[in-house]
Amino acid sequence: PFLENVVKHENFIKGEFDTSFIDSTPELFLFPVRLDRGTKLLSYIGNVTINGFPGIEKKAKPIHTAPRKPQIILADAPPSGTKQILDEQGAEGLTKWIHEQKDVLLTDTTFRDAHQSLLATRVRSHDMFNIANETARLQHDLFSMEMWGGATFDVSYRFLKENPWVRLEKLRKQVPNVLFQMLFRGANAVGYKNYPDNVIREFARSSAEAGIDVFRIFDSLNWIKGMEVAIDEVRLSGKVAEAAICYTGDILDPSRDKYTVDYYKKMAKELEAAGAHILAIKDMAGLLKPEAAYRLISELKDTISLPIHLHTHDTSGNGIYMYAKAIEAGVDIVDTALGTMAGLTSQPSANSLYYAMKGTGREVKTDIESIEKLSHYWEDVRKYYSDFESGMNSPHSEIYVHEMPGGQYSNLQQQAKAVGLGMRWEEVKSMYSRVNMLFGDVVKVTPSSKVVGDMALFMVQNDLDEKTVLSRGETIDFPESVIEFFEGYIGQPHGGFPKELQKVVLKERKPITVRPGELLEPADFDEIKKILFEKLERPVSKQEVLAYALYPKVIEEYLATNKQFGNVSVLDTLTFLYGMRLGEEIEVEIEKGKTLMIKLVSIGEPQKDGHRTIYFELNGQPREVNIQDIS
Ligand code: 3PY
Ligand code: ZN
Repeated sequence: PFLENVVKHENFIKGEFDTSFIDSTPELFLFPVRLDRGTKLLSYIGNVTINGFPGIEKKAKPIHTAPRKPQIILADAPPSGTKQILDEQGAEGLTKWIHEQKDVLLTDTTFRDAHQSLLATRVRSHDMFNIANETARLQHDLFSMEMWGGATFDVSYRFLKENPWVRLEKLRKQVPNVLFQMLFRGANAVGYKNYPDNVIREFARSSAEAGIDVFRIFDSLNWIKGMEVAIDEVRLSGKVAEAAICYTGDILDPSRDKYTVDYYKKMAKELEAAGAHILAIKDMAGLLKPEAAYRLISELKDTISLPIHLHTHDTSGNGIYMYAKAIEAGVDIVDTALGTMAGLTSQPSANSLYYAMKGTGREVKTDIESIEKLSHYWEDVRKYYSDFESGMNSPHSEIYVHEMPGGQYSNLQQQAKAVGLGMRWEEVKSMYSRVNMLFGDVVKVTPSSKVVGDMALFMVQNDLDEKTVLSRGETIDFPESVIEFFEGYIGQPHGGFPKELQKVVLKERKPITVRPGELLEPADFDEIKKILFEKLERPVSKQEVLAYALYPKVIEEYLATNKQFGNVSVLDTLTFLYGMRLGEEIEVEIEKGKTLMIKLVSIGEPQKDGHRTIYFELNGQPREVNIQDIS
């Protein structure tokens, strides 16, 4: 097909045998695929109809009406916003602008942390694209939209079978006016382990090129060395380096003296010196209490001159009260989610905070009617994902005991179910806090929180306690993530590792004390490109190479699914999760202006080999697909 494309190319026909056009014409590599897109989608739909979706109990497809969308005129371009300030005045201009604001600025987390924390990160691009044009207009006064990074990157590929780069680039087109923010796990990028420096740099650069403006960079052990490469690269890309302090413990409790106000002040000064444009306080579990927030923000304001951006989770129910105290102390920006995607393990509600602050002299910069309208949309969309809800339906003050990050709660619960510990969830939570103390009271946020979570699951599953771990440790095969942690491959914890436990876990292995990036071989991007080219038989993008460098197995699986089923991100969410009902007819826009009409006509009985034939109509024509019934 390649040669056929070449000989049909106009330069070839014109007799110009300079073949440089081959390099500059990627379409030449677009060969007709053997199975058409329609049949591939039918195979996906047939498959999920028969076999169900991983992580969801198989049941009839629920019936929902279309989500309520704000009725607004989209013809005019959205009003200019913070994106234009950054583009025109650079990061320094932006921070000056923040300092001049009297109102409290908001970052909306609905597209990232809110669903990572409430719905196991499962919200699909389809439901974001469907409301992005309205969001650009109704929330044009946001400081930023947090809409990428954290767990969304690998969950997109792994479970949603969609490309997160496409999410970013498409949203960027729809929302040209508001800063896009991502969560960047320092030397762990968007993964669970340290990567070579060239991966971190290339990933930051590519994210900036694809549309990210503000990078919230943190290290899961508050180890500044683990953040330096990312901060440097973000600055080189001309974007905003928002360096984060992860908040843990309780500065009001004299018995928790490992993480004190002085500890946080020292770290803030170091981050300012390391080149941060903004300081974030990342209260990932929602442990920062109202009076502690007042004290911390006040003292930080006296210590550094950067704008301060506060992030929390509302698990305890104290989120709005805490924000009000932080606002009183002069915080510049806070993270909220739209009302119907807020609260509990998610961020506090923007809508509620608006009313809490009205008339106090420091108003919240938002238009309440607009965000109420957007909240209706998300109230309806959230129902599609009800199977991924954590089941938490009231504030949990026990967060102050187990200290589990909001973004981890629903994910760890899914993990516990997957290994058969769903019924022992209470024990897992309690073990989580015991493991924290066993590890020496560490900062718990991805990936250190995953290490603590893995160890808690492991101990519950194997009926281990602290004593047996230490006394019988020599004979125990600890989870891989725990070994890597004690080896120093996700960094150095404040105060060092507990020595006795480290010895038991590592056995013959020797721990490192330097930055893992100094020891890891740089990733060979050319080699990855070759591997992918052989698999895909088409040109490979830098984004694909990077995704592979971060998650080779996940990407291989994603590419295989993509080959088998095509681009499933075009399906509406209920069809994606549940397939179709008998007799149901749906419309699927596979590209702009190209729509497929799909009807599920009947489902054949299973044959001896377990296959079933599924009968569809595709644009009025009968089509059959054969599906292996593994349900
Ligand atoms: C992440 O790293 O994904 C987090 O949300 C940490 O809080
Ligand atoms: Zn968070």
